Amino acid sequence: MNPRIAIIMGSSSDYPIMQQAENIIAEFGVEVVKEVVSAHRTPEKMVAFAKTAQEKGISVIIAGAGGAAHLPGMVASLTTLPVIGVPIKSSNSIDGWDSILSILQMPNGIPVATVALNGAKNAGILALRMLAISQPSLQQQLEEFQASMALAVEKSQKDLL
Ligand code: RP5
Repeated sequence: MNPRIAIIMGSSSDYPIMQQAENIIAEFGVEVVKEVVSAHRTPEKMVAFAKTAQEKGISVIIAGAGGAAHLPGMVASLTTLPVIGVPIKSSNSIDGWDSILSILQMPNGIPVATVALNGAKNAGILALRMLAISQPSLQQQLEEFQASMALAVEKSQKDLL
């Protein structure tokens, strides 16, 4: 089966953060396709990617970018697939707020589900939750994942005593 989650990023320098999305998704045994697609440096590639993602079987796009972070919003404007935006604190970001606001403050009509600064892990989990809507086995795995976090908190509490 073709991967149903795409992870794209504005630069390979975003990968150390975006890899956290890839890693958590891999823990659930789900494949991804990943690509560097820049809104500014490769705009035509971005248009082609966004316009063909659905026909290639992609269901969710995770897009990370930093600074003038236009990639998630522009991709969202070129597809009807859900887009999860990951603001990256990159070398051209002043303090991260530029990345956050560039991705978060979308105009009405073109939503981007924006996670926290460098929040690629949560982007991966959110993408899995979207797939789980129509995949009961994934839903079950997500329930086990949450239960294991609760157990870990209980254990950490006991370790305090
Ligand atoms: C953005 O510019 C990229 O998403 C990256 O976060 C940032 C810096 O890119 P590089 O100069 O490291 O390639 O478009």
